[in-house]
Amino acid sequence: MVRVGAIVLVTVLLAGVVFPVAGMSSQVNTASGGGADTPDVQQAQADANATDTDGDGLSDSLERSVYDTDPTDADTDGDGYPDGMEVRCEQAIPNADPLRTDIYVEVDSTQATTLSDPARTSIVETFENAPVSNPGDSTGIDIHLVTDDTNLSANGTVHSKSRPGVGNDIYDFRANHSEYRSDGYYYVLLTDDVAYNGDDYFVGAGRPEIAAMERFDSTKITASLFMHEFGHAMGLDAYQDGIDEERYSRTEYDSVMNYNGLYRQLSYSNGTDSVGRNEWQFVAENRTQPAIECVENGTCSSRCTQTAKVTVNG
Ligand SMILES: [Ca+2]
Ligand SMILES: [Ca+2]
Ligand SMILES: [Ca+2]
Ligand SMILES: [Ca+2]
Repeated sequence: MVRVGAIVLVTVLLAGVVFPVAGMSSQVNTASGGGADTPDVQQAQADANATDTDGDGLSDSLERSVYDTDPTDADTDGDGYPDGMEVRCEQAIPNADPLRTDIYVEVDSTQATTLSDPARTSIVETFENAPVSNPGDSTGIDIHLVTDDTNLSANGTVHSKSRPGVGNDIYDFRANHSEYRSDGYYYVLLTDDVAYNGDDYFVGAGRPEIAAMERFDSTKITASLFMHEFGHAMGLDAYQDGIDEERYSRTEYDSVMNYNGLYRQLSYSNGTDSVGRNEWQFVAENRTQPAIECVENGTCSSRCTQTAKVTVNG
């Protein structure tokens, strides 16, 4: 969450600084006939090839020879999506890579516009440059920001806590407008006015798996605020040392979760500062994540999103 002090900071920054604008199942045919032992040997080989040891929807042989995934680990890259789902569920999780951490976010807006392309690019590049390792040689995280609704109707201020009435809080918006939650997507709402714990001075709020934020014209401020609130949505909580506080300098705690870093930077900490918490590693390996319900036997179930969606920079 971001408090009133942050609003003052925005004003100062805007006044003093020029920001950049704004299926293949592996069915192996077994030959019959031949010498006395040959069929058994071939059958054994065929069974081995068709075996899906880890139950992720891909046979061991496909994992070894086609996808370079681990036949004994259902989720080779540890991002919550089983290997078979990453390979086969293009509609639910487009451009997923079974060998890289993928994070999917549905972005709705009560405004006519959503995240600007420059803000989106800043966020995507920040995750791409994250100092975390994937299976194989690659580093970084692929965040997929999926724009869904715009011009949603808000009933005034959007609160971070559940409230009576419809359109009053972020949970209303997710309940009524989230298209992809069962596919394991986070939900972020852009709106005109956000309140945290009833306090209207806040400009953004993040709760587990969900966030709301006001939108600013500045690309840098918008992207930075997104990173901050989305950090909360992933489990970087305010009770942890330095988060939503101003008592550490940016050198001591080099993170957008530090109020002294908010609006000025994008990145989470890598554990080399005084606070010493590797937030990028937490994001890659231990973040709070929406349940992935649209999976069955390692691959897409009928609950998977079947409608085409627009994905940008993902
Ligand atoms: Ca498998
Ligand atoms: Ca596997
Ligand atoms: Ca995976
Ligand atoms: Ca992946």
